[in-house]
Amino acid sequence: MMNERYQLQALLSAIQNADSILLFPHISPDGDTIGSTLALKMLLTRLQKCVTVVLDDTPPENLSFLPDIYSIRHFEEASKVVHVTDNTLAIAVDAGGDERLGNALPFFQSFQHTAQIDHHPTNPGYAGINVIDDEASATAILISRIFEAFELPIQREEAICLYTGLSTDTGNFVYKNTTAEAFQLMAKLMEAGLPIATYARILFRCKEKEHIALLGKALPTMRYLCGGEIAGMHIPYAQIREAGASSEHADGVVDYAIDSAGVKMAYFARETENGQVKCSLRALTPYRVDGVAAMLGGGGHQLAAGCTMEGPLDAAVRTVEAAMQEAYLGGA
Ligand SMILES: [Mn+2]
Repeated sequence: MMNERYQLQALLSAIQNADSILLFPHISPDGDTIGSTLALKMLLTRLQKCVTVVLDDTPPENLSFLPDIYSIRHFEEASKVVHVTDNTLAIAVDAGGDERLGNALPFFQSFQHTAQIDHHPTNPGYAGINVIDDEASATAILISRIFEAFELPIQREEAICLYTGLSTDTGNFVYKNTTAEAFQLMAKLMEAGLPIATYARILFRCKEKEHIALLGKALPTMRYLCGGEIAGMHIPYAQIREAGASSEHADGVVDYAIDSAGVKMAYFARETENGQVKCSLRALTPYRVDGVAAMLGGGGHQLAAGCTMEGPLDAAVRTVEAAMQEAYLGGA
């Protein structure tokens, strides 16, 4: 495959011609952008390149087990100390649009040579060299193709990083984007010595105690509408504080609503410290929540979206429920 959106050969040449390379993961970083970036950093280091990772954010605490994650520099600090030459190549990783680089975007754009590696279908192709394959389950798959192109066998630490990207973007190999190629890569990662039980447990089973406490307060609020096909939970800020929880501990709570048997659409609404209400929305095909989120000033995908509303909590919950009921009746 070779077209305007998939310029792998051009990227390989650009890598060969560069002496230093800057990698840009996206803001609100996830397992794929961080795992793919770190694996690529290891690959490029093996090719004797001087590599710096630049991010306008901090890597999430739950990925702190990743090899070399502390080498990621905050962009403000990096832009001052990084040695830039005419042969510096800047590569964005897993960023579906250039706004995903946050305040690091002007820095990225200041380079003569830019590239990107991504798998989002909506990617407009914002770099000098674009390597976009929207059929890839994760950017980690595209990084593995670069290992192959340079005939570098994947090593254990690289395998851990690529596994993190691939498994998180496929929801531990259950989302619709899970492909045969994802499992082919998994076979290679296992051959490279990936300790899958250890990392699957860290990524998908272990929960922070604050998350469990928050879940315990959210679950009793579960409410079913439309004959049990819409489910939702809500939690006031006082209870979030009581659980000692912060916003990342709310991740995954909405799953208990959408995973309730028979439910097609779900929400989880939580009040923030400043009195706003953050809603996570989920749906099962053919139902969708992107329209609901957009109507309420948010955004996202068909099956997973979100929005932030003005309080008070009970009014916001009523608004979300009304919008979801309308979408439910209009959908499917
Ligand atoms: Mn991704």
